Amino acid sequence: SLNAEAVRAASSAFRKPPDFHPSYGTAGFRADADLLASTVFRCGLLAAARALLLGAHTGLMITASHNPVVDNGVKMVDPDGGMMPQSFEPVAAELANCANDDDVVAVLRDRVLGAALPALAASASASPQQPQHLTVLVGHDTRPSAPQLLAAALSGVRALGVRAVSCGLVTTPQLHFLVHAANHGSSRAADGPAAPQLQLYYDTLVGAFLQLSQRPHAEDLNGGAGSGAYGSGTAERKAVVLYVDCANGVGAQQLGPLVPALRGVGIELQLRNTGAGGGTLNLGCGADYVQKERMPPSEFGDVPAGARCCSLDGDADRLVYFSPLAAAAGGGGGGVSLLDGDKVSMLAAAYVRDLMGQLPEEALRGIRVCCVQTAYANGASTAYLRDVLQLPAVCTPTGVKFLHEAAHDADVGIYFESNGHGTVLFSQELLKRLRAVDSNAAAKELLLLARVINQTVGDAISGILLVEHILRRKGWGLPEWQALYSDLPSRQVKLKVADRAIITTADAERVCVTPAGLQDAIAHIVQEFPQGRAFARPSGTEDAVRVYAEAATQQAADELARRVAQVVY
Ligand code: NG1
Ligand code: ZN
Repeated sequence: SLNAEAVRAASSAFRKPPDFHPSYGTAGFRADADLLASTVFRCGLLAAARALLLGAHTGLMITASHNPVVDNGVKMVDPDGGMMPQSFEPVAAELANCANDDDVVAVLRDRVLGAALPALAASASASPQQPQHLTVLVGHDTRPSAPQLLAAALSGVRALGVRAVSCGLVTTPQLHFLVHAANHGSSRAADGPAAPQLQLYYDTLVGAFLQLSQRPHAEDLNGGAGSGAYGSGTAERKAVVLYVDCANGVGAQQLGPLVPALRGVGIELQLRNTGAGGGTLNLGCGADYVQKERMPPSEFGDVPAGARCCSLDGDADRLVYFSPLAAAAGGGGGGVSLLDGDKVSMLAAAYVRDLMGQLPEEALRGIRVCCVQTAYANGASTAYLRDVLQLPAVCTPTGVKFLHEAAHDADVGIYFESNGHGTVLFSQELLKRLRAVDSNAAAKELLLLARVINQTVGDAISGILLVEHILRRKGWGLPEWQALYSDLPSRQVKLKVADRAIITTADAERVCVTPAGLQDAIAHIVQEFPQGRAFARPSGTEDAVRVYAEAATQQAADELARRVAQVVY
């Protein structure tokens, strides 16, 4: 079974820095790239072990998303294309923290593989997924540390005798998609993925989008009044220009195939911060910058005020839209009108709700639509959801793994973090019902939407297609979308504290449990602010505590954040 000698020998090339104590945070392991070789090697071991345990292909993504270019990180991908179950995170952390090669072997043998491996080996000969056919797919973003960490990952996978395939430069959602496809694509099931099948990704998403573009409005087809705006085909539509901030990350290259496809249906993508201009990953650009700084990114100096723009993060799993505001007299920066993840979520929710309303009753019986948010969701979006859309809402802790899980409980689970990370999940039961009534135009549209929208994780490329489709259907520009509801002014601050672990929270991070007295102090301050809301939580990706505040005016939100930060500090 476990070839301890091979693991020990391979492991000896990737020593853990003695003072480095990695933890599996909101988004896997993340740190200064120079520290990470041992962690990534061990994640290679773990991904291979999980492939052996589950008898299916798994994946590893090497990225630190929106974090600075000197950082890197690694995330585990399970056979269904989802994230590794949270129950496995402590074992991952234990393995990553082993002080020496013997401990690595011991943890792998006793804590990861346990008694399962002999059992698996015994049944393997009859199984179509024999160990020698199992693969771990490894992807990475554009960081300069990627080649070195990729080598560590491949070495870890191979030390367990599992095949490692590098998918090269891919977005995080593409890697999730590829792992899912490797396990579910009928043609490759027997031999494992011989080569990364990115073409399938584009065929699925873009193919469905193009079909949607060619279809008349569902309401028109179903005999409703409709706007008629799209019933007359695509020919005479005025082209839409969308300026895309690629964060100098992997999205630039991966959006390439979309440019000609979208041009054909009247959407002109103008890619900026592609890396070609010498810009640095996530520096002064990207979804995180635009969402938190509320400023247009670099390379947008010539983009006119009011233009339709969007911004990806470094690994293209986040998306926010925005529009540059006219510069103030005197030449000061004009800021942006931001359409964040909450706005994307509400746009998707409103649209899905419309379509569901056009389905025959037998398709809807017992079907549940739900929106999942975190404490960071703007209070105005939560109110819109409750009062206007009248859809059920769930609040989970920060981190897509929590939102994704909650969204899975519904038949249509719409989840987005405010920072633009999210997707819409359709249950198998709903898809089955939709197929049964697919002469209904809304059902057909929902079925196509389920293909446009990446079903494994949030995906900026898929998100652009979703948003552009809905805006086109509604005949909206960004102002009409923005007008769904007005965001409450908010402020986020990041505090460097001696030990962020002393703050623990409850109720989806909206309440501080420790240190004693902190929650009372926060509540006391909040009540002084009309429409005030605030909370503090330790970051899962950075050594910091985050404070969020919202209130009736920007000045009040700033003041509330400052006052809460004071009591946290
Ligand atoms: P932390 O550092 O735990 O707040 C950040 C984001 C999350 C999520 C993760 C993973 C905020 C406030 N937090 O987590 O939403 O995206 O990174 O990338 O934006
Ligand atoms: Zn990301």
